[in-house]
Amino acid sequence: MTNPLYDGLFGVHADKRTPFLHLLDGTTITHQDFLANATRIANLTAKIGLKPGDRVAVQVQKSPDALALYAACAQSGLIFLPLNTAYTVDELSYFIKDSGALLIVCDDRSKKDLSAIANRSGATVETLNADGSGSLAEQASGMPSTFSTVDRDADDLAALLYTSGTTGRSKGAMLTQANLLSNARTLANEWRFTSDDVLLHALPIFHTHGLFVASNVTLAAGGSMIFLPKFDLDQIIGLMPRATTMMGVPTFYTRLLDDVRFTRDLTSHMRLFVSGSAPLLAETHGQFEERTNHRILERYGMTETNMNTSNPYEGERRAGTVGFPLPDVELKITKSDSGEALPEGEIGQIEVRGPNVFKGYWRMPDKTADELRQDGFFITGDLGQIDSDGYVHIVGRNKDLIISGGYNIYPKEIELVLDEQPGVLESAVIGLPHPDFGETVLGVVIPKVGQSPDLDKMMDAVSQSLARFKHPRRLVLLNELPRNAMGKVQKNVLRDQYQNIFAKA
Ligand code: MLC
Ligand code: AMP
Repeated sequence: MTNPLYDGLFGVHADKRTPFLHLLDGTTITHQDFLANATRIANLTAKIGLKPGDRVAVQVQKSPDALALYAACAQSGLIFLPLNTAYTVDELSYFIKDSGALLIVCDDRSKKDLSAIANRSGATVETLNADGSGSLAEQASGMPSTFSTVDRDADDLAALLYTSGTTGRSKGAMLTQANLLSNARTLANEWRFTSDDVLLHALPIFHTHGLFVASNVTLAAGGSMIFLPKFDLDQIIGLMPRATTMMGVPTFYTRLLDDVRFTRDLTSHMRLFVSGSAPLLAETHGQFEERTNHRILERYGMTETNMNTSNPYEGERRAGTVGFPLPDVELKITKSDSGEALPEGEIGQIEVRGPNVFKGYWRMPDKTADELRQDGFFITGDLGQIDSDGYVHIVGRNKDLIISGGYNIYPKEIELVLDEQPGVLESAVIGLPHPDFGETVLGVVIPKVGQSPDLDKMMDAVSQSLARFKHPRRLVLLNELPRNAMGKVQKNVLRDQYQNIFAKA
């Protein structure tokens, strides 16, 4: 009788009085206290009437309690569904309905909006604020700190993470206990994490990187984290002397490099810097080494697969590459049309198979069949090649996707909103180079003949429906979209035309 994820990552530390979370106010939470809190929350979810396999949708600010709620879900066999704090009510409404979540946890400010959604679906709403207040925390505080951990199979679902799609409709990626546990253990091992490590954690915990990579790896090793609410340059620089490792998206590293306080002295004691979620420019890799004498370790992953590849801890961390497939992960480069494997050095779509690969998309068997082959290989939508030394290079994407500051933005989602606006014939949304976010969003709008759509009103409409990070940084009007002989919009032509629009002044 076991619960692999809970036993492997959390329960194993139940009696440890060593630090787990170091907070900004100078306080520390031990592993033992963290788990006692999680256990009280687990008791509360049982009292609310939740059963193993039920979904818990969570849109809260990053806090120790928010992480404890994740641990509580693992202990209770509930499926944790974390949601970006930037999502609008329109977006949330879809996720809650699609997942059939029976408990929604949000902060006090969103309670009214989410209660209206919950009423329609029969879900319960509890609140959890960044400062630890709220109805969930209040009720949990009166609960016992012992709980009989719910039995789960390795193949049972532990989390549901929504990722947008090229059709504009988001899909819930079903991640099992084994997906999360195997990847955490592999990464902790590959990156030599131990209980002495102190990870500087400034990522959000509603995505794979901050939750399943940073937090799970720390848990797998029994180490601790300096747990920051968000990326704040002054805080990072001030706290770096107390850390041994850091994980971040490339924007973290370019922002650090832009600051003169970020020096070789400041980082000389650090053991490891890891980057992922978006391409790290070879130029940034080089500047980082020049400044600090550290070579950033770049790895490659996705919501559907956790981590697939990593540069080596020992051995050459090669700039512009994402390293080698992780142990037990198979990676091949295939032809997009036939799925046939391509010889070394050729560019094709990246497919991966292994214990890290998800179980499919929630209640979308057709979408699952399109992307997850019968033989277990997942078609990532990324384009890559493997060099003669075995390093994987990501050279592009086979999917229309923009990655801004590590957040994924699917143009289709924005185009659907723009196309509905008065006076608009059609639109095309593209990603362009941006000095801070790597890429950012430009919306190209084609008016109906004789009409001149109001761009400000269009931006208001976008704000109403979509999270801030998805908003086009600019809208431009054009008479017509460039098309090829088949009538397909040539986004590459638009990207060439506007490529310097967001370049550094
Ligand atoms: C914030 N804004 C963004 C943005 N983040 N806009 C576009 N892209 C982003 N990533 C908005 C803000 O709302 C704000 O709006 C304005 O841009 C300026 O904000 P800022 O203060 O400069 O941003 P900041 O709060 O500092 O956030 C930037 C960031 C953050 C890079 C630190 O976005 C971040 O933590 N990103 C990490 C994302 C992540 O964890 N991805 C992992 C996905 S998992 P306004 O209204 O003020 O103009 C995955 C798998 C894998 O991909 O392999 O890991
Ligand atoms: P997400 O769906 O948010 O998990 O984003 C996954 C996508 O991020 C991948 O399919 C890649 O396109 C991209 N990605 C993640 N890590 C890297 C990396 N190191 N280099 C380039 N792209 C990356």
